Amino acid sequence: MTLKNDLLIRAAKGEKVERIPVWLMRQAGRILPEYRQVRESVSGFIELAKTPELAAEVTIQPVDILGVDAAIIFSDILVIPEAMGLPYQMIEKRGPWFENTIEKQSDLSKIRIAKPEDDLAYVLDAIKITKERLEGRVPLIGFAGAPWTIFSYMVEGAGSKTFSKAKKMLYAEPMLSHQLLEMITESTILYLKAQVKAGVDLVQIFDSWAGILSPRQYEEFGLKYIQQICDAIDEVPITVFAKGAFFARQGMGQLNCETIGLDWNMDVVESRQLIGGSKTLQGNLDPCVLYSSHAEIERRTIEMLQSFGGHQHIANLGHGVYPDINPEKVKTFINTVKNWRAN
Ligand code: 1CP
Repeated sequence: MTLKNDLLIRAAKGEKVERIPVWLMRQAGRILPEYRQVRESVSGFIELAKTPELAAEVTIQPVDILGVDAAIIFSDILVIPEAMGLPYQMIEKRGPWFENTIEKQSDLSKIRIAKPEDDLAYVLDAIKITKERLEGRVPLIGFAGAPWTIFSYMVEGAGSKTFSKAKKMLYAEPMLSHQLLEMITESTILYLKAQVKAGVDLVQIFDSWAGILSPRQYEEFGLKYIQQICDAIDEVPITVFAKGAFFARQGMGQLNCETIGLDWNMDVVESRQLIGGSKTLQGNLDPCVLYSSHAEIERRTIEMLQSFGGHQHIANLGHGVYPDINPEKVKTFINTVKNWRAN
């Protein structure tokens, strides 16, 4: 099916576009009352994600209701640890929790390389249904966590402010760390290739915890594995979003990907210099701007658009949209981008 709106894909490839495309990280499953209604019809997040019909429905909601230029498949980065043998639960108001974690060498025997066609068939089915229902209106984004971020959850067993257990393993057991990262990387490559085969038009790699590593650690345990993923996926454009990794922007510029996501702490002009001219940049409005007035959102969005210069840019927030943001404020952000033209 050819895409009727392919702004995102053309912008990712660095082609000239009539206007800047816009979508929001975490646009599905957070802010819309229509989402909450669907969510209440099931036992929780995991059941929703594992019911392809419903996952497709909430994936498409932001396209219909907010008017974004892309859909992102409703799932989670934590499906990979589960497919490798570490199931998780989502505890209401607290987040993910793993009963089993990786602490020592012998724990590697508890896990395996994921087989996406079997273990993650529910995500692939949701992608197929979503693609059918979208009828080419906008591209569908697939995603996975970066190996370091997935490693963090597999070692820590839950969310954390510092992920010090995971970070400790990098220093104390570098060989074990590399073995685990290799298994995650291999699983992730298979998973992203399966998503592409099921129909996604672009993939994004989320390295949400990149910013807690030192530059040296990130080079050795972070970027190295992202590079392997980028080298393996050549069917669709790739976006790499490494939250907080301002210190690694030069290295990100060398990745074999099309787009680099910027968080709101990264100065746009400086990022362009460090990353180089060959990549499209995505971002980077502070998500908290959406708590301000409509007029202020418009003003700051235009400032953000101007700083990117009107080309090789995909408009987004600098991280996921917060759950308590008013959808009308989100629409102001989206419509401001859609109405803006570079001089
Ligand atoms: O865009 C979308 O909304 C699509 C679905 C999506 C995505 C892209 C979900 C659904 N999760 C994610 C990515 C994700 N999940 C990331 C990377 C992006 C980011 O940094 O925000 C991370 C780190 C997670 C892990 C995760 N899942 C957390 C964070 C925990 C922590 O360590 O602080 C939480 C709270 C979840 C649960 C989750 N994932 C998605 C939803 C809708 C929910 C809420 C679950 C519920 O309804 O109870």
